[in-house]
Amino acid sequence: MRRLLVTGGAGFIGSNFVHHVLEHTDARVTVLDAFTYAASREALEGLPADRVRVVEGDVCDAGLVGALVGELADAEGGAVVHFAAESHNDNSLADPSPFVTTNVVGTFTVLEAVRAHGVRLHHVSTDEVYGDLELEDPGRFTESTPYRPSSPYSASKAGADHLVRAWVRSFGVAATLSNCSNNYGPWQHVEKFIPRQITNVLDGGRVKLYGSGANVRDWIHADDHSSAVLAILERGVIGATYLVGADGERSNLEVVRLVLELMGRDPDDFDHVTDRAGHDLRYAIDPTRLRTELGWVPRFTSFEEGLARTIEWYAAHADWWRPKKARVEAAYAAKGQ
Ligand code: NAD
Ligand code: TDX
Repeated sequence: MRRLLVTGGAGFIGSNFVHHVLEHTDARVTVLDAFTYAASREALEGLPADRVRVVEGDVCDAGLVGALVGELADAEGGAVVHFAAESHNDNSLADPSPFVTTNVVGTFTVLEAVRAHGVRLHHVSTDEVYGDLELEDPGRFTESTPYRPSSPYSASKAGADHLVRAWVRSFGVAATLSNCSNNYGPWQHVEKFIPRQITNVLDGGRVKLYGSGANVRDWIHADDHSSAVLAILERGVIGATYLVGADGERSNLEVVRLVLELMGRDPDDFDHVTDRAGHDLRYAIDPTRLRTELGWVPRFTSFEEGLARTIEWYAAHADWWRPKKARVEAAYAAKGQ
């Protein structure tokens, strides 16, 4: 039986991964999460107590991380899956400090612990480390695309990725890496693009599009990200990087119009608001390696269907998101967004 330590396991994707692992393996999981504003205890409710333990703590706390990683040292299939991060670009523009601390120092802390105890690591990262592509560029990011991060968030994730590769090469740490495109699905915080627009409509507010909305993102359902991480954990080559994406490119304008249409509104009934500083134009993932070498395939092949289900989920979970909404919208309003 596998034993996993999942950092950031109370966040949007980390909690999805915990559910995925419980459903598809017999692993036992310890979640380490600082329970920042981005975490949800609700997302972990109802899980079997004999298979899941939740530890509240900081991934920068070397003593705690060392102790939890040490528990895995002699466990069969023991591994750390490192999701914990500050994850929102707009927040990183307002205050980069926690991004450098959690994303860089936190990853360093995890690396030192897995090095000391000889434990396998999977490091979860983002396609944003590659910067952006031109809108007209037909190319996509591959595992060999040079790093060119734009925002404090993506620069801090790039720094973390470099640390992981250095620890693999210099110290022989057994790590794999993945860089995934934009996720959507249940439990995503209302600060993010898709949940913000869905909950704006549900709350009787206005949909907010940054700039012209020509920017392109490559959408993947969080369940498909989880199945990719599990595939890499089980079959990935140590030291390798895998790009995770599901051929889901859409312009922000297309997404906004689709959300409005699926919610029975006029697709042109939205506001153009102040653009994000340094706004990346286009992200696009070439997932060939993951598909051909590990045989991974996404389950959510229709973005329209996945989005419709996500809208239904937010409509049914207002008790969860509504208490978070006012603070988020006040912060956006103060920036003209
Ligand atoms: P999230 O913000 O929803 O969750 C992050 C979790 O990390 C939260 O539960 C938070 O409490 C926890 N955390 C933050 N600081 C911590 C600390 N110092 N110690 C311990 N826990 C801490 O983020 P997410 O969208 O679920 O992203 C998870 C990971 O996936 C991140 O590493 C992110 O860079 C990566 N990623 C996200 C996307 C996306 O579209 N959201 C895409 C690719 C990669
Ligand atoms: O109200 C909005 N209006 C809008 O047009 C918001 C919140 C965003 N946007 C735009 C900005 C982006 O082009 O929508 C796009 C998506 O925005 P975010 O949800 O903030 O995501 P992004 O900045 O692309 O980063 C996401 O994907 C990569 C995650 O937040 C990162 O954690 C991940 O690494």
